[in-house]
Amino acid sequence: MQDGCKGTAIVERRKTICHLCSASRPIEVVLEDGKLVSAHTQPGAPGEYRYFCPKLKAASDILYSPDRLKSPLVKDTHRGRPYWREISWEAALERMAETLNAVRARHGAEALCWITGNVPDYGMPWDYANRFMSVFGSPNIFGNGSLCHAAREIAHVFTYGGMTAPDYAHSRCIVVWGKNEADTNPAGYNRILSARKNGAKLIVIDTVKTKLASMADLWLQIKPGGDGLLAMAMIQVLIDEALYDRDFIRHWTVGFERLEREVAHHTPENVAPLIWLKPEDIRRAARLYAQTRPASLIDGNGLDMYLSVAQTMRAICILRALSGNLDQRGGDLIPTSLPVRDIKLKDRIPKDIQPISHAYPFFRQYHKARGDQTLGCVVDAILEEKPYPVKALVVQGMNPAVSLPNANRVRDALEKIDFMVVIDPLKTRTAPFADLLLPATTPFETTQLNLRGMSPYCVMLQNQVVEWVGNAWPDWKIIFELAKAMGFKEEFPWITVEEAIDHQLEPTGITVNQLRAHPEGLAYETVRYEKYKEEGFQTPSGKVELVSERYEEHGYASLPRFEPGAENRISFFEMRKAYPFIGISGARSRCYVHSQFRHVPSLLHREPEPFVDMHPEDVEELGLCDREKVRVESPNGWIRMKARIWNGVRRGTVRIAWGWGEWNPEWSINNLTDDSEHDPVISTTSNRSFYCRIVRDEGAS
Ligand SMILES: Nc1nc2c(c(=O)[nH]1)N[C@H]1C(S)=C(S)[C@@H](COP(=O)(O)OP(=O)(O)OC[C@H]3O[C@@H](n4cnc5c(=O)[nH]c(N)nc54)[C@H](O)[C@@H]3O)O[C@H]1N2
Ligand SMILES: Nc1nc2c(c(=O)[nH]1)N[C@H]1C(S)=C(S)[C@@H](COP(=O)(O)OP(=O)(O)OC[C@H]3O[C@@H](n4cnc5c(=O)[nH]c(N)nc54)[C@H](O)[C@@H]3O)O[C@H]1N2
Ligand SMILES: [Mo]
Repeated sequence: MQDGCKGTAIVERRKTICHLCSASRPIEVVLEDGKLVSAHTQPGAPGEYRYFCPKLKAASDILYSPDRLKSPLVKDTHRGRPYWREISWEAALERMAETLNAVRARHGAEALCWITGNVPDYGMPWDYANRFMSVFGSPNIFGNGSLCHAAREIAHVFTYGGMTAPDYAHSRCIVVWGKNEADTNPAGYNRILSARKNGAKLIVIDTVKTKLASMADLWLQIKPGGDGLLAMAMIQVLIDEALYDRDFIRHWTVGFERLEREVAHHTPENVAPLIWLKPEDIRRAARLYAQTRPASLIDGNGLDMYLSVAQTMRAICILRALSGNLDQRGGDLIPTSLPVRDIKLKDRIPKDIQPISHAYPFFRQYHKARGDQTLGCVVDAILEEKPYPVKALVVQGMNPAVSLPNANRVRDALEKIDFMVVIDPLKTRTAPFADLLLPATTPFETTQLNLRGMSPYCVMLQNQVVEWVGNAWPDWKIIFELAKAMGFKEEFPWITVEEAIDHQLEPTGITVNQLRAHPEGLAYETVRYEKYKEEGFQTPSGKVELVSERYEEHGYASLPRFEPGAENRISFFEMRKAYPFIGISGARSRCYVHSQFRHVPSLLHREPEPFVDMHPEDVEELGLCDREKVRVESPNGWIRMKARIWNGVRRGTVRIAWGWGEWNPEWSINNLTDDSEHDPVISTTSNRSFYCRIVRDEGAS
């Protein structure tokens, strides 16, 4: 809407949601003569206040960065040296279509693999890419969920039918487990602060002293990867002290007796020393959680990227069920998903083609909308050519050279690919491996449906609020036009994204126009508590599956089991002597999202460099000083950063800033991480934690 004039400039305000991070908050942007000059958060749910986001403040710098790719680029060589040459979209897509056809003719459609990362994954571009791959005939399209929320979501789904959302506003007790909301989800952080003001108790389970940990009633500073055992010990206390919800357990769960037997030996006394806690603290946490109802429990990415995340999460989900808070006001709600049309056309993929993720079948079953997220096996499949060679790779909105574990091995894999296309607004560290770079727009230039908005019961539209910069195209258009170049016109009949979204939304009765009229989001369901009393839980038994037959059918333990010695298995375990520290990947910054935005001077100015956070006594013992340059080494590689004294980490652990590898490869934490082992259920690697040693950086000036 036109707002007025500033000097001679026409000023307008437009509403959309911010997609710079996964919080997906409603925002308003201010335009002058069509150019975005500023962006501001909009009021959110009741009890939330506005907050400052440095990334949003830098919106116009991000959008109009001189580093943006403005045209498709193809790699050519001149006297044996590679260089990028601008080409038209038509030529780029023609070349891509020709090459993909040739790959399919020679090696089969399955030789094409498509991976999507953090940004497109939140919305519908994921569906369009899936549809494209189905029509092409390849099952090998993967989101990055095995490193992220999907690993946790699987356990929620298999235990009680859907991922929970905390009803903080009505909670009397909040458990924050492996989540640093202050830096990663300011809106959630806000809601926790409001609940605290209303008297809610707070329990934080985190390896480091986060902002929430420092204000908690109880902070359990757990050993990295010890959470599954902690959950089992808390379950043991609930059962032993009869603190669980008996009525709920009797009517709404299966497998309680077996669970009771399984946890019997997980007493706090047995478990506590294994996970660096005191037995009495485990008891206190279990009692406070079970006796202060209603209570909500949020699990975060701090639980992901461990080798036993799938079973750890099962244990946490079981604990949540035992507490009786499932789908209760003030507890853990289980929202239903919006019944959009599934357009992925998976039945077009020939049944006899095994995906490269065949060893991890859960991802193809657990959620209709999510699809396969088994990113953890892609590098292996490329390098080992098992079950067959991958010849071509499309990387959409992802920076695998930085974000996948064991960066050296990732580089080997990317180098091995015959034909690689990267779809990204920027020339990232992944770009040099590509043959073709396709310039994507940023979220401000892109309309897409957002199913994971501010409220779990609400659907929102991300609106294009400015013209496409240079010759960049939004993801949807790139895929639609590529499909046309491949001759898939019938399956991609849409000219605009609005037509496609309306097609997807049709079963819901909601339209793009309605969503545009409600920029704050459209509720598709009113909050209903205890839905299970009418509908049962969305599991085969209709109840909460404390024992999971579906896990058992696939050869996984039906109750979470953590073998002694293996429960906290972190890669390089046997090399402990040479690598005495446990490195924790963490410290997400409010200025950045993963590998993104360090190229923006206003953000880099706020936070110019990363640190290795070390306990003061470790710093002293190694004879180091605060802010001295150190090398952190693991068997897989090294990084150099400044050490920073912080008593928020425990002795023997160091927290290393995440995401800086894009700005400087010597700061890439994934030089250190390992990918030789995977969680057997979901393929995740151990990006979160690794053994390492710290030495003074002799080469430092
Ligand atoms: N500003 C910003 N916001 C973001 C992102 C970003 O990069 N920057 N990324 C977005 C994405 S994709 C995601 S997935 C989310 C992630 O956001 P969160 O879910 O908050 O996850 P993290 O910040 O990675 O880590 C959460 C906490 O887990 C702790 N932790 C580490 N290991 C363990 C452990 O073994 N046990 C326990 N109990 N805790 C542990 C860490 O110390 C950290 O405090 O944030 C999203 N929001
Ligand atoms: N060691 C370690 N490894 C980790 C993590 C960790 O904490 N530690 N975190 C993990 C987690 S939770 C996640 S989610 C992953 C994230 O890993 P990635 O998915 O690789 O995340 P980003 O670095 O944010 O890369 C996103 C890319 O998308 C581009 N982009 C931005 N907007 C758009 C758009 O609209 N369209 C397209 N096509 N591209 C766009 C950006 O320029 C950027 O290059 O990393 C995981 N890896
Ligand atoms: Mo993530």
